[in-house]
Amino acid sequence: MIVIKSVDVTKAKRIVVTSALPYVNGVKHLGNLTGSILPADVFHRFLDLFNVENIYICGTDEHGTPSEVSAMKEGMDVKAYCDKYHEIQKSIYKKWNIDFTHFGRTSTKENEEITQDLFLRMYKNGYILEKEMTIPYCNHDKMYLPDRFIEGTCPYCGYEHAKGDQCEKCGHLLDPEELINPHCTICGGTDIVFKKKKHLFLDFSKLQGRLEEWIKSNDHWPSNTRNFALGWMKSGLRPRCITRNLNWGIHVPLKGYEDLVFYVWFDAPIGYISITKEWCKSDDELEKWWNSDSLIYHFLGKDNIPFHTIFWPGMLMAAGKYTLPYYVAGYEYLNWNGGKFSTSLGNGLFTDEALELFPADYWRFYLVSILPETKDSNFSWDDFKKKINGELLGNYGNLFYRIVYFIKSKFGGIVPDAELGDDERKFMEAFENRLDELVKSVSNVRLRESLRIVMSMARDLNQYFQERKPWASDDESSKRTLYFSVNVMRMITQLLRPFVPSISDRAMKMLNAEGVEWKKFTEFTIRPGHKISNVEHLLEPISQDEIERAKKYRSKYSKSDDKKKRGGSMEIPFEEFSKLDLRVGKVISVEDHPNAERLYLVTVDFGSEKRRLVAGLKKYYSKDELLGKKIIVVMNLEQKEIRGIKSEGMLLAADDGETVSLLTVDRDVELGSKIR
Ligand code: B3M
Ligand code: ZN
Repeated sequence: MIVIKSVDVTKAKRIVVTSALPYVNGVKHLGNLTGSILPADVFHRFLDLFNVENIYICGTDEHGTPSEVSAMKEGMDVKAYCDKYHEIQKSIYKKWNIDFTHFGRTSTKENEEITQDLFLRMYKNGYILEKEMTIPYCNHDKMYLPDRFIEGTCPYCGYEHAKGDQCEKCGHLLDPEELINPHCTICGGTDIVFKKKKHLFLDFSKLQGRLEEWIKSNDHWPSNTRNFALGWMKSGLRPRCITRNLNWGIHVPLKGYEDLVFYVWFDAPIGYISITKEWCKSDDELEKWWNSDSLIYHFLGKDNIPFHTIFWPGMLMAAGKYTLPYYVAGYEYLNWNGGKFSTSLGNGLFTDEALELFPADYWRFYLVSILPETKDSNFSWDDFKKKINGELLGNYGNLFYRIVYFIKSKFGGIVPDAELGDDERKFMEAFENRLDELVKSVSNVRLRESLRIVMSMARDLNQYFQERKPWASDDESSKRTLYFSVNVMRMITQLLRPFVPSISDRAMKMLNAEGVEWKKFTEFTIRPGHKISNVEHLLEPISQDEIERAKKYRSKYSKSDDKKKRGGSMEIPFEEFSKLDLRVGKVISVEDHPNAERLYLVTVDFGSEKRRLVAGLKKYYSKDELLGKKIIVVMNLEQKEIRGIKSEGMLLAADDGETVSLLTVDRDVELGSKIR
């Protein structure tokens, strides 16, 4: 027996569903989709099925340095870059059948207006502090380092790759200054100084009591988000800096601070409201959704929990406008074949690539069935095949086919007239109970369980069908079985729509039936005399060949030059290593780089050719020391421009953090010799 902890959603007046706004920079992987967009979509589609007035809002999160840096890498203007990736992401989600009411973005006029308005309200209400801040500055790169471009050891848990704003291991939010042994992730160097700058802070300490009480009152939240939030509150809230020294972002509407923009996490959640505004156009409509008795449901991955349970509601409290979140669903991690999903290591699949392998509905079905709702879960190819062939096809698709097939072959595709008997009445009693359970589990946002309940309905119908043997029974009996089964099949098909919308729509077409509104859901709307439109298999089983092919699929994103994994080791297949062209060359000239204090231009002779490399060796070697040295160079890397000059290779050196030592050969070999 399922007990509803939250509201019965079928009775809710109005609901806003949101999923975390994916960063605009690049295509997302399956883990990202599974932990926010997909469950939000399933939930939203259930609300539609229950005829509850609701909208589903999402969009791209576009401000902040990641966009600036990625745009730079692609040699694009940041606005043009965001336009491009906004469209790319949007078109991928469309292929996944994600039914956003509106998929917007945070770099709009609406977001600027609402963000500035909310900020000014916080300011008037006395929640904004002005403080001097020390900002990391990389002497080597000559730039202020945004939080995510400085890494070091976490002072709380000792994790060595904590970022300037958060430790991904223990989840603590950090200030860059707190990092132990910080280094710059752009150049890898440690020549970082902290410079003083005036910034604005939101004083969360003033909200401690109110927030704590509010979080405690939300005992309908799932225990992971609630406990996480409560645990966080224990260490006490401090003022947090909400501004940054960047150009790309929403400017601070306050005298003396016009050169600053808001921190990306400040304007991102406001995006939920501004994207609604962009969609509904009118202030009255916006009021209706965001300033009334609507219930706001946020769906997000676990690393976003503190932002949605503490900082975002805190911002709304400080501004004194708009409705606080009602529900925060925070998903744990999806692992990939036993390992962590990793963009940079190419472990896992990306949202566009997955669809090259299998149809969206197969993915949706399987991913919901392993949704990491209460703990991490694991994707495996063999399990994927088992669930699709055994459950989606074996339990639903095949039964669907058999029912329409018998109606076609026995009755020419016309639904027969029949009297229902005790079997059917008993079946419907049990079915109604299951429907109640389903409503409760959706209300509790337990979507894995919801899927299990719908599949158990299909299993019951299978059993009924099997027992009544319409293929071997007399006419009256098989009429009854088929009339009954086709109607229950319509119900199950409609209940599956939130999970597998295309399959469900195709099935409804084959039945030549319309969806039935929730109030009348269990009525037998497929009447005797109704004509089935056609009989085809709904879906194909997955073959072992397809699975083998999928296992070998190499993500095109796996080569990404992500430096985040510094120091970590990974396994490279042997063939990958042997692709590197490493050769011995002799340094024949060394000059200063014209635009960089720390770089040399080193000309190297390989016998048959000469190349010029840009190398950060000035601190470690004098020109004389380098001249004549035989060094090892990677010849076939993509050539990179460093401070305006192309480097035609990369020399190899050992680096222990203190000193740098060049790799060389200990015997005389010919210039140009290959290293194997
Ligand atoms: N873009 C982080 C993420 O994609 C961030 C979420 C914003 S939600 C307002 O995980
Ligand atoms: Zn640097």
